[in-house]
Amino acid sequence: MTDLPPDAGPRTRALLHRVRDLEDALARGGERLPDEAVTSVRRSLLAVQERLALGVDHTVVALVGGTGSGKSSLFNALSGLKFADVGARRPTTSSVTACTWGGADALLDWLGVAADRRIERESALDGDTQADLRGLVLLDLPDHDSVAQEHREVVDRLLPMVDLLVWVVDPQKYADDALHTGYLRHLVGHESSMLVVLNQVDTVPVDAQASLLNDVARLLREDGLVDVPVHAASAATGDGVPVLRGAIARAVAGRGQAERRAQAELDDAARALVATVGPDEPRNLPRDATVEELVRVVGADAGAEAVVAGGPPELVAAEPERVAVVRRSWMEQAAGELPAPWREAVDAAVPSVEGLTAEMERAVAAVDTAPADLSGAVRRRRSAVAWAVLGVLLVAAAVAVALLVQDATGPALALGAAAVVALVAAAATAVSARRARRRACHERAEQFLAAVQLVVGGVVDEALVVPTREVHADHRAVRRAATGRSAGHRAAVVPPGAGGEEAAATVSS
Ligand SMILES: Nc1nc2c(ncn2[C@@H]2O[C@H](COP(=O)(O)OP(=O)(O)OP(=O)(O)O)[C@@H](O)[C@H]2O)c(=O)[nH]1
Ligand SMILES: [Mg+2]
Repeated sequence: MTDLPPDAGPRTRALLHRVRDLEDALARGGERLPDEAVTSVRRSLLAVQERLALGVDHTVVALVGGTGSGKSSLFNALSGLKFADVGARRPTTSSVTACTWGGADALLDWLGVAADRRIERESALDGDTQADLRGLVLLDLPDHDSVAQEHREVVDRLLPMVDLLVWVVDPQKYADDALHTGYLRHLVGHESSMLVVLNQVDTVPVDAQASLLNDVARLLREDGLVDVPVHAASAATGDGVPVLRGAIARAVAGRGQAERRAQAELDDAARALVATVGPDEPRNLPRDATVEELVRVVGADAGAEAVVAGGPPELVAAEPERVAVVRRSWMEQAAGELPAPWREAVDAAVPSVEGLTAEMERAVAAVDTAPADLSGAVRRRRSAVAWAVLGVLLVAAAVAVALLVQDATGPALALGAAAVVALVAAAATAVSARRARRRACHERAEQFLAAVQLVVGGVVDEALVVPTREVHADHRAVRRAATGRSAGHRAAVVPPGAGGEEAAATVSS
């Protein structure tokens, strides 16, 4: 993991976040990412990390050109400081001089600027007058056409590290072959990161200035350079310096070379990863439907019907062929749309048909298969029978009394009525006893079915939902990092029923 450079600004931080997301994606993707993709992403990340260690919040602008063209004078004019040595003795500048708008020590170390050749421009006294150059590192380079060979070496070493090259030429030497053949012709294709300043225009009559500028532009075209801006300036009078300053400010406002390169590199890495993931994860996991299927596989529905009919609840052993069908259907819905390595990952994460069958066996073995407890209903039924017998006895007694006392119609009628009441009561009690018995059977059946659903639901959650979700979460992390939609580090696994964005794939029937 890359550490933030001490003076990292928002651009560096943003790139580092992308680096971390992509690193995280590699870790989350693991074996499921093809080797070539991993290698290419790692290579990109390494390159970007090296550059980011210096930060990309600065724009390095270098003044380059032949000796005496006025680089140091323009450096002072642009910075408003008299820091660079300007001299009559040629060459004057022998070591790189830097002015920074905001701190950039790590970068200056990397560029090899000596500590005593650095100056910081922006201070509290400036207010916002220097805000447009914030992030600028302005370099005054030694001449490239020097008698001193080491000057040329310094220039050659620094050119590839610079975001904007400002070629400073003067009216006498602008056609110098060492400049055109030695440097400018090699910069074809880099036109957007360079400009040319014809300095010392104060030494040229005003009416000759335009044709001189045209001649500079012609030579650049002959070098093969297209559309390189050419500015006229005078470090001595200040003419053209604000325009030059504006051009530099635009380079600062635009993204620097290093940032563009890092971005392009990370885009390449992201592209390599996008190819390894699907457009999305399955939104709904068929959890409830799978539980229902497996409940049927162990015959719990038939068992419940048997209980309703008064029999004992029974379960059958899960047949592996039927479990296989359920598992296949799960795989289709939970992984069907994913690329092959991710599909295989889901397949490997959930138990095999045998494993799932064994787990089902183990789970349903715990279900209580005791028959319905009908003791209450039976007791009531017995008492109903007793009542019925008593009723019949009463009727018999009434008939007997009526026969003995022929004329006593009154008591006979009374007894008859009592017998009828007793019979009705016995019948009602018998009916209610039968209802109570049926209700007890229904309740037991429901209780039994619920118990089976509960244990089968546990198997489905543990064996199918959780492992599938883990793979989905990894896939999502890789996909988001690849598409730049990552929101930092998230929980690795979300248990069933947990909320939040990570649990976007819902479990449903
Ligand atoms: N008239 C005039 N003279 C200038 C201008 N710019 C620089 N000079 C003079 O040109 C000479 C060289 O200027 P420097 O700024 O030292 O040139 P340089 O490109 O840094 O030279 P090296 O450090 O030797 O590579 C000095 O005497 C400056 O005063 C300008 O715009 N007009
Ligand atoms: Mg100089």
